[in-house]
Amino acid sequence: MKVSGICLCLHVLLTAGVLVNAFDPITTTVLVGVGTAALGRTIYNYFHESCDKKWIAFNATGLQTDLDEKLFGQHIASRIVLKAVNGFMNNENPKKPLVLSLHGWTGTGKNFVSKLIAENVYKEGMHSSFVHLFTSTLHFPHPSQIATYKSQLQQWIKGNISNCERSLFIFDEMDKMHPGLIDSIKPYLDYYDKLDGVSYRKSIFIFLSNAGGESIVETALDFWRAGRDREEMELKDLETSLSLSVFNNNKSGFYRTSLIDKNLVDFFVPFLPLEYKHIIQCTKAEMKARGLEPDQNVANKVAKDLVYFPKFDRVFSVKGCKTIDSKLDYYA
Ligand SMILES: Nc1ncnc2c1ncn2[C@@H]1O[C@H](COP(=O)(O)OP(=O)(O)OP(=O)(O)O)[C@@H](O)[C@H]1O
Ligand SMILES: *[C@@H]1O[C@H](CO)[C@@H](O)[C@H](O)[C@H]1NC(C)=O
Ligand SMILES: *[C@@H]1O[C@H](CO)[C@@H](O)[C@H](O)[C@H]1NC(C)=O
Ligand SMILES: CC(=O)N[C@H]1CO[C@H](CO)[C@@H](O)[C@@H]1O
Ligand SMILES: [Mg+2]
Repeated sequence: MKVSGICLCLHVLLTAGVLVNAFDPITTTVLVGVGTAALGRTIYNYFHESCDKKWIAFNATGLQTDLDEKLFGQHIASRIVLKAVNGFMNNENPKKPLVLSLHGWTGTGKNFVSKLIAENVYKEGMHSSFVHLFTSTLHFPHPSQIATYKSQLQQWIKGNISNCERSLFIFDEMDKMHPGLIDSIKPYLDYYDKLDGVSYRKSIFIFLSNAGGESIVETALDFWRAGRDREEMELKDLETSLSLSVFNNNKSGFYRTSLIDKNLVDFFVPFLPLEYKHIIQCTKAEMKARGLEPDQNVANKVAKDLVYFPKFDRVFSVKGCKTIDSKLDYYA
């Protein structure tokens, strides 16, 4: 299909060139020049990622399938993320950028979900030049340079969005970020038509953090101790305590930030701690990804090798589904 499209295009161009040639050499040169430039651009855009529908096309079924089949034990997060991203991407004229804040214990799938979102919005997924991942400890390591980071971050975001409205920004390790830093991007997340001629309304911001993880674990433990089904847990069981513990925690990166004051975060997404059965699922998925036959025995060995908490009940995996990779190298 690629090749025939290009051939057809060339053919038309040449024909047009010949026809016009009969009349006026100057027009011909101009026309062919313009035509070649357009063709050049078409070919360039075909192979090189650009900010258009060919490279940025939201796949709603794709996101749903991925969340259903690849993400384990996160019924609340899965539902919120699907609804939020669906609604936002189907809205031609959003009033503000989409802002998601993902919270939870380590290894429960926060980066994983960001990756699934990126893969179903951008053809190039996380490799897209319109997806920007900031890691606090890497990009903003020194508290003393906070002023520099603030202006740098503002310039980056402005520059990146001027380049492409449909940009995705992921802020990892929010709990290690200086609280003032996140406030510096607040204007971009707000309900403005345009700021200095740039519209930020079609972009997506995702914040990742462990802040609030303990309060989520507490709720999950209460459910477990009451003998209730994990799937009975709802957002309202978690939301209030989550936003409070994040907002009032001076180590959350969100401490007293006006982002929460002003309701600029559209969704707080809780990630539940993972249980033994989810570790089994993660291990089997990893085996499949490696082209191995998923093996219950191996999965059991890997899952038994991990540490669980609280100490006596041993319900939740301390590292979630992290480190399964290396355990698998050992057992498979
Ligand atoms: N709920 C899950 N379902 C399926 N796979 C998962 C899940 N959670 C984690 N994994 C697997 O474990 C890996 C590590 O998870 P991830 O990096 O998303 O954790 P995280 O929540 O970002 O943890 P941290 O808070 O430590 O950064 C993922 O790449 C994925 O393969
Ligand atoms: C969307 O995702 C589905 C499920 O993963 C896949 O079958 C389909 O080909 C995708 N569509 C596009 C246009 O990429
Ligand atoms: C953060 O809060 C804790 C307890 O609320 C307190 O002990 C600590 O001094 C605070 N740290 C800062 C930097 O304010
Ligand atoms: C044009 C522009 O400012 N681009 C920035 C986009 O963000 C990255 C960081 O992910 C910066 O390095 C670029 O300079
Ligand atoms: Mg992470």
